Amino acid sequence: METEIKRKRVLSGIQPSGVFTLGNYIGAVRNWNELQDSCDCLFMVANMHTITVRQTPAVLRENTYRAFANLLAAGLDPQKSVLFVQSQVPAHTELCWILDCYTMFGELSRMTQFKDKSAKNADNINAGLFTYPVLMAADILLYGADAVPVGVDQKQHVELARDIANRFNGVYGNVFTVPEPLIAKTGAKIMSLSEPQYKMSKSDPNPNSFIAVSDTPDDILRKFKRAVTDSEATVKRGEGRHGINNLIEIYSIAAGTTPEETENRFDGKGYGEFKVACAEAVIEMLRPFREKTDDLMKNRDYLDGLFRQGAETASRIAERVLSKVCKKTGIIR
Ligand code: AQP
Repeated sequence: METEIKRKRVLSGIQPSGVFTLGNYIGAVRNWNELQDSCDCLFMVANMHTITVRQTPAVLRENTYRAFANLLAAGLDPQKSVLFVQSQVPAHTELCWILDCYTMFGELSRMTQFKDKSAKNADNINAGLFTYPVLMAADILLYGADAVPVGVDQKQHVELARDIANRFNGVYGNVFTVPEPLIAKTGAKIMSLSEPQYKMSKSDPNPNSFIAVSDTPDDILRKFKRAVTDSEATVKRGEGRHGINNLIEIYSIAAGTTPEETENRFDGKGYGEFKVACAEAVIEMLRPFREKTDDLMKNRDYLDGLFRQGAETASRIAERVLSKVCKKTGIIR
């Protein structure tokens, strides 16, 4: 007897809020590539999320193209996965409004990213920053995603999407698939190079805090040399040793070793030598990715064609869930 095994549906996204960092590459897009053959994948450039923080329009447009090119350069294949730009599928914002009405103020107030981002943007604590996780829930639930690959920082948002889905299903029956976060075993939280107790972020105003995937080899070397460590001067992981723990993790991923092998390889060696080795490993890991992105950015027509193709397929899939939700809630379309 033939048994049909349903492939898992996976959705994830990334904001074009700047040039991707090493954290975004290691913690997100690199892992997405591996999922393409075993799952039905959708990956989007989440540009609607990005305007929760003020953007320069021309820069946002450019970063949206660049983010899409980055996804392709990381190996995501439009023949295998649906790749699209969030703003080109209006169903996301339509569902978001409906889900806003099924999300509690108290739940959103507990989101740590809201607290962090509102502290960083004290002059612009807008409603979008507050309801960001509801748009993220809409992104996920619209496609019936079973799994959402994210870094540790986004786990709380996926949990909220689960709560919203369960609440809605409790009232209307099984409309939404309840998603699971999928957290990678390594690299799920790459830390800032200048303040290693905080995560590396592409919108950090200090460019020395992150490696951008577009950085030149010289920039990468300089930033690693300046990376904050501690006064112990041993390449060994330890409680509270945020800086060196982070560098060991980055080196191990870039050089393809385990953290133990990294510690053994640099036993008795100083930070100076280790930092140069980190830079060299990262330069080599990012080189093909950077070159491919640069090539793709020269071909906007090609990218525009893929934008259209992705938006059409994503809209078709999204329509099924959105029409069901509208029917259940009595919204005439
Ligand atoms: N430092 C990180 N380490 C591991 N994974 C990370 N991610 C982000 N930073 C790290 C993962 O990258 C994916 C896309 O993230 P995002 O663009 O949606 O937003 P974010 O998490 O807010 O990323 P940034 O770089 O910190 O952006 P800004 O500065 O705009 O806030 C997610 O899967 C995320 O977990």
